[in-house]
Amino acid sequence: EYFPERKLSIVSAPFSGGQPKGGVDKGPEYLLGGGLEKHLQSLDWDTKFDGHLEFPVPESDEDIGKMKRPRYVAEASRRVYKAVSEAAVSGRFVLTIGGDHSIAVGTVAGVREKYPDACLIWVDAHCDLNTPAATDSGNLHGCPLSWVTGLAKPEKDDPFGWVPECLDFKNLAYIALRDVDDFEKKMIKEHGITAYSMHHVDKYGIGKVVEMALQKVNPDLSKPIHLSFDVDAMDPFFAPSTGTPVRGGLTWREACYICEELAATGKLVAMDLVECNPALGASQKDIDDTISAGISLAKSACGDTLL
Ligand code: EXY
Ligand code: MN
Ligand code: MN
Ligand code: MN
Repeated sequence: EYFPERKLSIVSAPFSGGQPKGGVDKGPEYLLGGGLEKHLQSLDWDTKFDGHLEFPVPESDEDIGKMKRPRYVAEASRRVYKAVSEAAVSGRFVLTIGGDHSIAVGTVAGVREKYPDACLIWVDAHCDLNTPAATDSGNLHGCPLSWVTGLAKPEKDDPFGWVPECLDFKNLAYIALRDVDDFEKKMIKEHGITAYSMHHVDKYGIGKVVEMALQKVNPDLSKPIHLSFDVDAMDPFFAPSTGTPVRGGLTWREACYICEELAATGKLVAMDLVECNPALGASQKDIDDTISAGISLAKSACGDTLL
């Protein structure tokens, strides 16, 4: 067991530069305002929260190739990396709350500083595997996995030059995919990446999908597990307040089940919870639903067993 003393760090990354919509930087404030810490404490966790990270806006930040806000995103994710690696090295479970998914450059690298062989379960409608050359949108929340896997090779003076190539494709599994770019489909095939789309969730059921994903990337549960959870993995019915919603996603229970099952392995060492955008949605109810769904996921990942 990794955390006998149940110590946990909340790393708050209120960052929105990886995509164009304002408001996702307010995700942490809403999650905390919704009682996140209190909920985790009621599950017997000793929570440590040292305030929100700050992300300086560069004086000038011209596009580099297709990349939008490259210096801003690279420096923000470097700060997330420092905070996450420090929290992981201190022996705490690391819960990083975003923010858009570009911050995962930092969480993936940071978690692997302490746990180099950790597998990564990426729950998302999207793959977030585009390289800066392949991206159509230029939005870097669609690219975080390209650097950490070494698919993208930063050139000299590239702001992402700091990112360590720390994740082997054999340690990556996707769940809930349904909006995948052609380049990303090609990479999944070429590199044999473990990937379960919503088609697989429909066909096998979520229980079997989680079992198969673990069987592929962590067969004897010998490795630590890092969970990166993008709330857009859920159907917009359950999590409407998010920047890139895609119909046909996970139900609330399927989403919680993934977290519960990973927690039950005793191998979960870190979770990212990203892409809650309280500025989006048609009503206050949409915002409340999305935030409470996010909090439920964190509780599930922290061992809430319902009984
Ligand atoms: N694949 C598309 C792109 O690269 O722009 C969409 C990416 C959305 C990323 C969201 C947060 O997971
Ligand atoms: Mn994502
Ligand atoms: Mn997504
Ligand atoms: Mn596209």
